[in-house]
Amino acid sequence: MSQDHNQSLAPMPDTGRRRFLNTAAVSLAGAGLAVGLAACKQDATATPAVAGAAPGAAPAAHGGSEYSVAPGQLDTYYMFSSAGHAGDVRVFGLPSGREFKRIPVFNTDCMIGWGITNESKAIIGTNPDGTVKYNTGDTHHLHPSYTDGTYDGKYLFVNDKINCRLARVRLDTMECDKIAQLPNIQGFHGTFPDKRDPVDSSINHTTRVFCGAEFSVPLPNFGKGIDDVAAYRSLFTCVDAESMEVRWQVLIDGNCELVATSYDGKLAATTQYNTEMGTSFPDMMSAEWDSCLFFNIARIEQAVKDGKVKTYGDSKVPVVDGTKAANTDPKTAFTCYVPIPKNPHGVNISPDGKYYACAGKLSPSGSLIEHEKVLKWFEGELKEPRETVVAEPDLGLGPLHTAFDGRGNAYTTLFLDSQIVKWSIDGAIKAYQGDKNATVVLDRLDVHYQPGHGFTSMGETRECDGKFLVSDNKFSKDRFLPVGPLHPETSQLIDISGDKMVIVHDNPVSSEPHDSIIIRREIIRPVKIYNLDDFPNAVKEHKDSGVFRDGNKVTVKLISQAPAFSLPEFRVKKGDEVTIVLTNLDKIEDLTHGFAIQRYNINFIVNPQETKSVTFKADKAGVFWCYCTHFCHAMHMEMRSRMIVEA
Ligand code: K7E
Ligand code: CUA
Ligand code: CA
Repeated sequence: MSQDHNQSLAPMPDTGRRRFLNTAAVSLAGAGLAVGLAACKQDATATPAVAGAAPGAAPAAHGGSEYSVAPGQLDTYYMFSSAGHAGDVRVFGLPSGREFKRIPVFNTDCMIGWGITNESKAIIGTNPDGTVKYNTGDTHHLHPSYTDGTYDGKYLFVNDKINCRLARVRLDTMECDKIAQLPNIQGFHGTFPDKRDPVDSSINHTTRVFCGAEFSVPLPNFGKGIDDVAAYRSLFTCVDAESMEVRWQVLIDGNCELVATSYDGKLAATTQYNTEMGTSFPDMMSAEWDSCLFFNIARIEQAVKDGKVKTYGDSKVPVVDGTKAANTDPKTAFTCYVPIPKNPHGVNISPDGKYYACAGKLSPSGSLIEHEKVLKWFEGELKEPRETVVAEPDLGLGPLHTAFDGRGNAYTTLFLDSQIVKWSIDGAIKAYQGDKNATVVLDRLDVHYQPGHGFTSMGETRECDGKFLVSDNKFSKDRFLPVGPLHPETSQLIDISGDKMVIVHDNPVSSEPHDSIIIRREIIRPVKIYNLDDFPNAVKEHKDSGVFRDGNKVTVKLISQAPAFSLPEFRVKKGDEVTIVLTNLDKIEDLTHGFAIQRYNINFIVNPQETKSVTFKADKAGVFWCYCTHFCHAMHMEMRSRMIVEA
């Protein structure tokens, strides 16, 4: 393990930054504060630094550990994490565990200006008065787009459990570019992109994203049927991965929790802990059996095409009937309800595409369901859905999520036992068939403490490499210096390349990551700077900068170029609706500027060649300094403008 990840670590290329600082010094010495740096000839289109190792890169100098990354060295993997009720997405490096970035999605972020700029508000959605519709969210699951059964580095999809939205993050800019609102549901929890088309074999990449709804509600939910609890329902939703429009929904019995998709594109699965459709705690736990529910995607889409659908309320999204009563003949069924023990939690597909592993949660077991057998059930070749279960090993207390190593082993997190249990898929199948000599459990490892998700390097792809498992634990208690009543969580890096699992380090993570994925670094191809032409409102030249009035609407067009804004001052009148459009004309990688206005609650950044805008009412007369908030230059403190609001 250590060998090849060491070999691929390249020295950190720092020449771009160095070149910029030199150029900046020259411009300062020369033209004073004039907007300078035009002479900089840095090639903005150079290939990303991390796309493969530099030729002849020496193995990393590890400070005594093969799992640490020495200063100046790059990590081997990216880890993307959902941040739970913090509402953002986080980017880490592995094996170091260093946090690189927080990508605001459903939250408000004053550094970037997410939820403050007009562009971000348009993505989040606004009320008629221009305020953001929602400023909170709860991200549980994030999964990237696939091509050919592995990550293609294009998109990352992430759920919001609070306000029922699906967001998309572009992996080249690592920014959220679209958010879809899901109708008719509450408690949007599990989410997973498909991996290919169920019918058209030429489409071997992600075109759909599936979303599970955990909480049942009256349909439609506009104040009628509140007390008719038995009629509350949940739906399973399909969103188009490109347009981010909601394509269709399926009405189901029970609820949805986690979601998984098959490698052949034919099936999506969701675990159901509330087949009882209860609204109280005892109701939801009354049945000994709940389900893993499978969806036949091709049949559902045919029904949508054929118009065998209904709609609810003012939603136009077509809804197919996937309830048990409407799907009694397997040969035409949209859904297959496979009974599994009480209140399961996660469902994860093995990297060979053969098995779905469901974690028992309230049952100390896992249930292994064979993909081919589910397809056979849909062909009418099995008597009972339960015949698709090929193993049900005893794992320990509180199983939540399962990861794989690509060598036939599964790793299930045990919340109550505070352990990872490593088990053999083959062994579990043999034991289920009655082989008393079969070895199922291979290893147990204490983690600290109470793990939620466990996930492996490239483990949810065909390129699963079996090197690392990360256990994201819900409690850290004594593992770190105390920081008041709220502790961080522990993200533990575990080497799974040998027979025994070994914890190699602990990382504190700010609350509360749920799920994460670990991607080989060369799959991610970030851009270095933006493309000026991608912004229709860009202020491309200094002659375009200025104050433009249309009645009481004023547009201030500004350019930032280190170390100055194009207008040292601008005048508006009290009562004006002011829109500031700011283009950062600097072309140098990492040369970001900020723009904040005193006492006007405005703050955002513009990255190289990026344009952003803000709109606000000039409701206070006086002089208001605008300053660059992002350290950009030796003259950063002096980089200011003055907004003069005439009474
Ligand atoms: Cu187990 Cu929302 Cu994936 Cu949290 S869920 S742990
Ligand atoms: Cu521009 Cu700091
Ligand atoms: Ca239940």
